[in-house]
Amino acid sequence: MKTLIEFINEEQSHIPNASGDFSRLMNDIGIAAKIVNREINKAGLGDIMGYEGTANVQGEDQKKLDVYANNEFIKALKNGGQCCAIASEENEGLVTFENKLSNDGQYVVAMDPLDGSSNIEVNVSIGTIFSIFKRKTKPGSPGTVEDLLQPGNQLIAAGYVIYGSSTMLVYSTGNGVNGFTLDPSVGLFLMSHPNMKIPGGGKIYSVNEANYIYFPDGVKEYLRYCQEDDAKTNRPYTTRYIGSLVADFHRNLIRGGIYLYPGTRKNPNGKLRLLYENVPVAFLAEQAGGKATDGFRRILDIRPKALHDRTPLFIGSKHMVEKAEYFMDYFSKEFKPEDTE
Ligand code: AHM
Ligand code: MG
Repeated sequence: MKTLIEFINEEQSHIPNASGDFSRLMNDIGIAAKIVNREINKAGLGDIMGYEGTANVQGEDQKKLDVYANNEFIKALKNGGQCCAIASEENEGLVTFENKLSNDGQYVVAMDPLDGSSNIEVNVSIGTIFSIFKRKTKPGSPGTVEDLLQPGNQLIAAGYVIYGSSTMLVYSTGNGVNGFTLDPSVGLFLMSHPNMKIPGGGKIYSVNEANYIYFPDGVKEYLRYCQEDDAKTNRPYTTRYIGSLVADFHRNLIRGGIYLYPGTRKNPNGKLRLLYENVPVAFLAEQAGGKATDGFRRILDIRPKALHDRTPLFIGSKHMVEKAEYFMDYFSKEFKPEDTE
């Protein structure tokens, strides 16, 4: 079986004059994932569950594992020296490094080190999500916020790690999506899901329906559509909602389905962050033949104005996302952002 490292090197060999920096960066992410995985696997045993007693910039209480995963990924990226700046869900500002090696790095990374952390205590799947861009500024000094504020259509690579019944790393450099499963007995990620494709349609819809009364009419009407009885189109569909974006997305990627985190009148931009939650999964969805929008606009074309910007997310099987967009356009035009073409 092909290992992650072999696959990364193989991809690099197809790029003329590649310096190997990107391969080293991806390797570092794989190593940090293994370290975090080790800690998650024994979460019930040590003193790693529960709250750290601090809040992140979004006012969310930080769990000990949030902080641990954040530190491990930052450490790995710092030691590697290919990354000159990191935007993380757990850090208000940009993380930069005081060393020449990192300041010469070509890449910037945006990440959610531990997504779905409310699920840690109950042994439900959680994840790590990452976006990798080339820096805009010249190497030789720390990366800047400008280096990170790029739309997803400029991504070099993106992916996630799912810590579930098995641990997988799924990523894309723009040549399709490949999944690697961690074999804990040898400590290696092995290619298990080559060239992943999301089915064009599906039966699963994933949404936190407790927010129903706050949803735009377009989403309410779409959910009504999902629940209608129509044997010809396989409806009613079925609901699956884990509350970990990575896990909900991963299931829908394999089975087909749609995940929605809409905006509401109170929070028109929803909950999920553009740079390190929506953009990476949108990139993977498109690379697998699916679709990702904010209800109106392609996620990958939205330029972030700040590191922690949020947008609504409608993502998954192409036909299902298009249907949801149709309902948004018909019933919820007032949610359409002004800069939509
Ligand atoms: P987190 O990064 O603080 O864990 O929050 C993001 C998570 C997503 O993984 C998940 O899909 C969503 O928040 C669930 O939110 P809600 O509990 O509102 O349904
Ligand atoms: Mg998150």
